Formats: sequence, structure tokens, C-alpha cells
Amino acid sequence: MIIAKADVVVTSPGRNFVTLRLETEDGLVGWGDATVNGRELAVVSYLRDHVVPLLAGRDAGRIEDTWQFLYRGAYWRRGPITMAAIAAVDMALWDIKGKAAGMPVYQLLGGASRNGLLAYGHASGRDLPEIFDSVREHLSQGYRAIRVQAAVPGLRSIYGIAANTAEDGVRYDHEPAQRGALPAEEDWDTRSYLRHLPTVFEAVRAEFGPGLPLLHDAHHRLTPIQAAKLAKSLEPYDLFWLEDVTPAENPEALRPVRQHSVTPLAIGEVFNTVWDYQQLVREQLIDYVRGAVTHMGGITPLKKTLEYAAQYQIKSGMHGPTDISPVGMAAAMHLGLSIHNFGIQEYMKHDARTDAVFRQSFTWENGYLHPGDEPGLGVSLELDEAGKYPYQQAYLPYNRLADGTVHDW
Ligand code: KDG
Ligand code: MG
Repeated sequence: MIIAKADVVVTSPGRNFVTLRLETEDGLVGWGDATVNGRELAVVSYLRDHVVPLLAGRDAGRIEDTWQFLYRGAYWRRGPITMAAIAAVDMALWDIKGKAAGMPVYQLLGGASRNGLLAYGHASGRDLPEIFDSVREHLSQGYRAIRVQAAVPGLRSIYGIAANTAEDGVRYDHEPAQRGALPAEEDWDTRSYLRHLPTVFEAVRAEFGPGLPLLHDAHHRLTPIQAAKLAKSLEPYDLFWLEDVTPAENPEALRPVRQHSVTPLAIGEVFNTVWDYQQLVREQLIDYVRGAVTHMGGITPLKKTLEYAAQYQIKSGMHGPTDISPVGMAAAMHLGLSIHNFGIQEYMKHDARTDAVFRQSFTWENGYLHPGDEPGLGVSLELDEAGKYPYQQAYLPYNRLADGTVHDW
């Protein structure tokens, strides 16, 4: 099983995806996701210019060794671009190993620990009727857990609120990196947000009852004491988790949040290695690990991170917005099915064009995902279809306060 060829495919069926294709001398093909939303071409260059030349001639079966070679051998460790590139190689090698063994990857990781993966979707709206409609729409699609994001009165536009109408006429809240030469500017006011959000959750709880798991994402925008205030004020509404309350660089920011509330905390969609989690896990400052296989360097290191977290009863909540490609989503599903400390999987559906580019074997039934039983990851990219959608420049939006100051994500 010697690697013969490595190619990078960039395609933009609605949004940009970067995918690595590895092929062995005996004709096995493995796929890996290397998409970093809004910075896609940096990973393309890292892969094409610095990783692809290292792969031909290597034994495709040596997943751990290849990972260590790419991580330790580079000298420049960590960071989203490096770790997404390594992740793509790691996923593609697991895909090949599964195909060589005739088994789905979750079998190679120890077999299924459950029958399916509980998944949550994203409901949002500008006002309560829109939010209720969006929750109902998700319930009708089978979701059994729902993230709720709300516009804040007085603010023009806020990230993650599905006010846009997609080309096919369906409300589609895919948290886009908007196409264009410059990032869109949004606005922000923390005091208004802190006042408004508890009223939204009070109303949603009253409407949908005590049983529905509800989640919320604060997108790293609060100071430690503001975050503590939010976590405390949401306590009566029994959230499944409150995500990314403070900027992710400073783990100690979560101490006051913990001291003041019992609202479960999730963080880590922008993390890249176990080191980002070390203090958070050791001090038990979080309840859920949000890392994505794509941005944490692959299945190999994220499995180790989750095993470390398991010692502290911390569970997985792997990142799964639409900027994780179907290959990255499949990798998350195989890992989530096999580990003991699975918590929940984020799942935003890709659009029809993306589903035509990536042939997939996963199933979605009654609110549960399953990666399927095809050998490998169960996803392949259709090159002809991908070729129809050339790369388009796109940026995530950013936000400013009323006085013009750039605010945290
Ligand atoms: O690339 C950024 C998106 O993936 C991110 O905004 C999505 O916060 C997000 C989430 O929780 O899915
Ligand atoms: Mg998030």
C-alpha cells in the first residue's frame, strides 16, 4: 500500500471546499477534508507546495508515523492551516485503510459504541415568530436537539441569523463566508444581547416544553464576567450547552463562568491541538470538546484528545457546520460512533449542489446520524461535478461596536 499520487481539489458548490485525494499504487483512493472557511487557498498552498511532495512513496498504512512526521517534522507546529493540511492526510489514510480492510473506519477505531449519533441543528430568527418557525422546521426534519440564535433588537445584522433567502427559495442558515472581495461588516452590542437573550430562551422553553435539548453559541464575544452573567441568566432554561462564551485563546476566562453557574460549557471549534484543551480539561472548565476532525489535525489526534477528556467525564460535541465538508463530517461520525464519551454532533445539512459533488453513505434518521457501512469513510468526491464550481473568494463577516471599534468574534 504505497502512496502513488496526491492531488488537491478545490470546488465551490455554494461554498468553498478543499479536498485531498490520495491514491495508492494498487489503486485505492482516500479522501481528506482541508477546508478552512475564508482562508481556503492558504491550505491549498500548504498542501500542494509542502505536503504533497512528501507523500509519494510512503507506506499508506503507517497513519501514526505519517502524522508524527508531518507534525513534528515540520518544526512549525500547530495553527489552523498546518493542522487542516495534516488532518486531510490523516483522514485520507484512514479512508484507504478502511478500504484495504473492507471495513468502515469506525470498525477500525474499536467498533460502534452506540447505534447512532444524536445531532443538533441551527434554528434562528429575527423575532420570536421566526425563531419558533425555525425550531418547528427543524423538529419536522427530525432534529431532537436545537441550537437557537436570535437577532438583537436595535442591531442591523448578526452572524448566524437566517434572514437570507437562498437561490432555491429556502431559508438556509449555513453561516456563510460571504462571496466577495471584502468581508461583510455586522454590528454588535453586548449589553443589548445580554438583556435580550434570556427573554428568547424563556419564550422558547415555554413554547416547546422542558424536554427539548437547547443550545446557544455566543461566538467568543464576551468578557469573563459578561459570560458568567449570561450563563447564570440562562440557567432557568436548562441549556444542553452554552458555546464559545469567551475568546478561545484564554482558558482562564472560563473560571468565573464556572464559579457562577451550572450551565454546561462547550468550546474549541477554533482549536487545533490537545494543548489548546489541556488546562480546560485538567481544571474541568468545560463539558464538551468542540474540535473538528478537520481543524484538529485529523482522526488520530482528536481521538487522543477525546480520550484525555473522557478521564474527566467531558464529552464530544464535534464542530459540524457546512464549512466542514462531507468528508470531514464522515470522519467525525466514524469517530463519534466509536468513542465512549460521545456527547452530541453538530449537523447542518449541506445543499443539493454539495451533495452532488460529494457522494455520501451516511444516514439521518429520527434525529440520529450514522456513517454507514461502506469500507473507509464512505464519501467520495465526483471530480466532474466538482469541476463545475471553481473557487470563489469568500470571507466570514466581522463586527464593530457602535463607536466603530472592531469587536471579538
Ligand atoms: O467557519 C466558521 C463557522 O464554522 C462557525 O461560525 C460555525 O460557530 C459555528 C458553529 O458553531 O457551527
Ligand atoms: Mg460555534
